Parts: sequence; C-alpha cells; structure tokens
Amino acid sequence: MNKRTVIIMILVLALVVGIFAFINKDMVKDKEEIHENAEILISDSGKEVKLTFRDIKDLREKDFVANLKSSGKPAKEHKYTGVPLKSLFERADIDIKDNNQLSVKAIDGYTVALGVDEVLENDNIYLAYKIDGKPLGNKEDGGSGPYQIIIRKDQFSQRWCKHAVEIEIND
Ligand SMILES: Nc1nc2c(c(=O)[nH]1)N[C@H]1C(S)=C(S)[C@@H](COP(=O)(O)O)O[C@H]1N2
Ligand SMILES: [Mo]
Repeated sequence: MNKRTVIIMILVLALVVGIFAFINKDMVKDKEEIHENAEILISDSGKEVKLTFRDIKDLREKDFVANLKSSGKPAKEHKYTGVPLKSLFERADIDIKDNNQLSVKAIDGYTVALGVDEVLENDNIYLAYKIDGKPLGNKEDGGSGPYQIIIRKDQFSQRWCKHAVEIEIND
C-alpha cells in the first residue's frame, strides 16, 4: 500500500464516522422533540388548561426515590425525576384546596382517583418524567411515560398511573 492510498482510506473513514455522528445527532434531537411535545390537560368544571413539557419542567423539578412494584417482580427502588403534582395546579392557576377528589386519566383508559388531601401532602405524589436519569419513554416503546404519577406511599404501585394525559378535578 502506498502512502497515498493510506491517506485516502483515512479520509474516507473520517467522513463515514462524521456522517454517522451527524445522523445520530439528528435522531437524538427528534426523540427529544417527541418527548417535549408531551402535554397534560387539566380540567376543572369547564376550565381547561394545557401544560407543555416546557411548562412542567419549569416547575420545581426534583429527584426522589420510590419503590416500584412491577407485576411479577419484587419491589425495586428507583430514582425518579419529576415535579410535585400540586405544582401543576399552581401553574394552571387552579386552587384545589376546597375540592375533595381528582382523577388522573391515561391513554389506555386507566384512571386513578386521588384525594386532594394526599395531593397537598409534601413529598408524596409526583408527576415524573425520568427514571434513573432516563426519559420514561412512551407506551409504544415499552416505557411508562412520557408522564407517570408516582405515589411514594403506595407500596403496590397500582395507582402509579402510567402514560398520564389528563387530570380532572371532580368535586
Ligand atoms: N396507564 C396504566 N397505568 C398503570 C397500570 C395500567 O394498566 N395502565 N397498571 C398499574 C399497576 S396494577 C401497577 S402494579 C403499576 C406497575 O405496572 P407494571 O407492572 O406495568 O410495571 O402501574 C400501574 N399503572
Ligand atoms: Mo399491579
């Protein structure tokens, strides 16, 4: 192999690596955009407020640990990232303290009821969007997000509503 061939091979390799890095960067950006389009609808007797991922991330983001009990597996501790659920109502200018109950609805129809008293507790109910530092992912890719309700005190995780899309204040 002469010197010229070696130089050409190195240039071709560098070009290939560069193209792959470029494509990968675009793919990562697309994923982030899909994730950032995740919205939550809050409804309170006729009033509807839509919060975007940006709105939610601008609230009091916090890392916390909680024990996930997945079906057929022993409970496992995970680090979640999210915001206290009650901060969403503050952001939407909805005062829930004179209400009793609200329900969280998921894209698969799963609905959980939450008492206003427990929602107002500190460090118990969160709207999470990351698990162990990674986005929760959506239903299609086997994840539990883009948003999941985490109730630290619910040891069996039944009310940890995955794929949450709407919160309705009932009464
Ligand atoms: N949207 C939605 N959320 C859900 C469920 C569900 O079927 N749909 N199952 C619940 C139950 S019974 C459990 S134990 C936890 C954990 O579910 P996993 O077994 O899929 O991890 O999610 C809860 N949240
Ligand atoms: Mo479950």
